[in-house]
Order: sequence, then structure tokens, then C-alpha cells
Amino acid sequence: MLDEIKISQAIINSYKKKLLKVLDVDVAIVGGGPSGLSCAYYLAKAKRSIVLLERKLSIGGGMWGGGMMFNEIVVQKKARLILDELRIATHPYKEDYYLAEAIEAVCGLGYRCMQAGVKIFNLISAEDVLIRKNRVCGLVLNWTAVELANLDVDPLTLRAKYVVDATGHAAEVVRVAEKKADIKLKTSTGKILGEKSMWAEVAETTILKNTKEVCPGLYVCGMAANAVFGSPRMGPIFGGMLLSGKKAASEIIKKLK
Ligand code: 48H
Repeated sequence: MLDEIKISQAIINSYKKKLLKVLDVDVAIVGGGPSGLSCAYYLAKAKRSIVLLERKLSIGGGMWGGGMMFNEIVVQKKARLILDELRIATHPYKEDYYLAEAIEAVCGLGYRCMQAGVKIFNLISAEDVLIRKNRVCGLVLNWTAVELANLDVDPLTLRAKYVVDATGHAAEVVRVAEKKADIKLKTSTGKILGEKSMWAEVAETTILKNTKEVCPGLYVCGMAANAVFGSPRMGPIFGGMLLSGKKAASEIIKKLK
């Protein structure tokens, strides 16, 4: 006999346990797009405790739609190696261009992350950061539904040794840190420089340079890195996102040692 109350108890107890476990982690990643997922995968592979928070119902960010809703993504050879490692199929187009199915790429990234031990929480938004002694050391969280309904509901918090802003074009975490704390970012002006118009070649090279600790305790990767450091957007080539997430992970792994 199926008992609805037992089903409810199972879900509530299990979710509560999972949530309590991530209140103090090595790394908290905000944003479940390609860069956040890639970062989470490599950190979890290195046996670090990782939580990834995603505002929307689905992870995947801008990758589902490929280019203008043609659901294919293009990656370069270097990034193809990441997809190979995750067992996501690619096929050569020409020269250094490879194609993957956007949907397989999102699902594959999510699946490999979960298998590696990443705890993913969807429907939760990071609305603020915790800062102690001029260092970002955690996040302030609320249900996305609270944000959408514009309700006055106080948030909860989690602590992390490092926070990663993988929120895409908006660079939301860096933005809130810049606005609310008197923190000087490691940019030429100490402030967010803002994303520039499309130039794939420049964007895909600068993104790796821009992937770094932008102020103590806070890393930036993916499109957010180019937005913070004033580099161009790149359009529907996703290699830079995957490589940027991997780079942020490897830098944090070194720091955590
Ligand atoms: C929780 C949040 C919050 C928040 C946002 O946009 P994304 O896909 O980001 P990237 O950097 O991994 O990938 C960028 C890529 O998709 C892209 O847009 C490219 C290549 N553009 C080039 C161009 O020229 O346009 O994912 C970010 C994710 C999304 O799922 C958001 O919902 C989520 O972050 N998010 N989650 N709390 N405060 N803000």
C-alpha cells in the first residue's frame, strides 16, 4: 500500500539531510551553466565538498539553446577533451571545430557532476555574500520563488572556503560584492569593467586569463569572467566556458591544499 505521508516524509527528511550537509563546504558555486558545471565536476573529482546553486528549475544555463535555438554547440579541440572525459559525444566539423548536441552536453555535464558527488540545488538563488575580514566566505540564499513573488522573506546562509561566480553575463555575485562591500576587485579600476561586443577569437582567449580570484575568497568563471574584466562575448562557442570552469577548479584545488 502506498502511503502519501510516507512519500512526503521520505522527501522532506532526505532533502533536509542534504541541505544541512552543504551549509559548510569547501566550494559554493553559483550558477549551473556550462562553466559552473565544469568547475563543479573537477572540484568534486578532486574530492572537495561542493554545492552548486541554480536559480532556475533546470541546470544548463545558456547551453540548451545552442546558437539562436539551433540546439548544437561548437567547441574547439582543447575543450573537446573535456567532453571526451565526460563521455559526451562530439564530431569534427572542420579544422579546429567540433560539434556536440546541446542537450546531450547539458545532461552529460549534470550527470557526471552528480556522479562525482556535487550537490546541486535548483530553484535557489544567491542574493548576497557573507564577508568577514574583507574576504568572501559564504552566500546568502533564498528560494527563487520568493524572489519572483517579491516576498519579504529573510534568507538563510551557507559558509564556504571559496565561492565561485558562474552566473553568466550578469556576474551577479561579483556585482553584489562590489556594491555592498567596500571590496576592490582585481580589475584595472577595482570595479566591474562590463562585457564588450562579440569577438569570438579574443573572447575565447581572454576568458582563461580572466578566470581567477577576483577578490579574496571569490572566483569568477565563464561568461561572468569576461563581464567582470571587460572582455568581449563569444557567441555560441562553448569551449571557453568548459575550460574556464576547469581552470577555476584547478586554481581552487591548489589553494585548498
Ligand atoms: C543562482 C543563478 C544566479 C543566482 C544566475 O549563463 P550561463 O550559461 O553561464 P556560463 O558562464 O556558464 O555560460 C555562458 C553561456 O551560456 C553563454 O551565455 C554564452 C557562451 N554566451 C555568449 C554570448 O555571446 O552570448 O549560466 C548561468 C546560470 C544560469 O542557469 C542562471 O539561472 C544561474 O546561473 N544564475 N543561480 N543564483 N544569483 N544568477
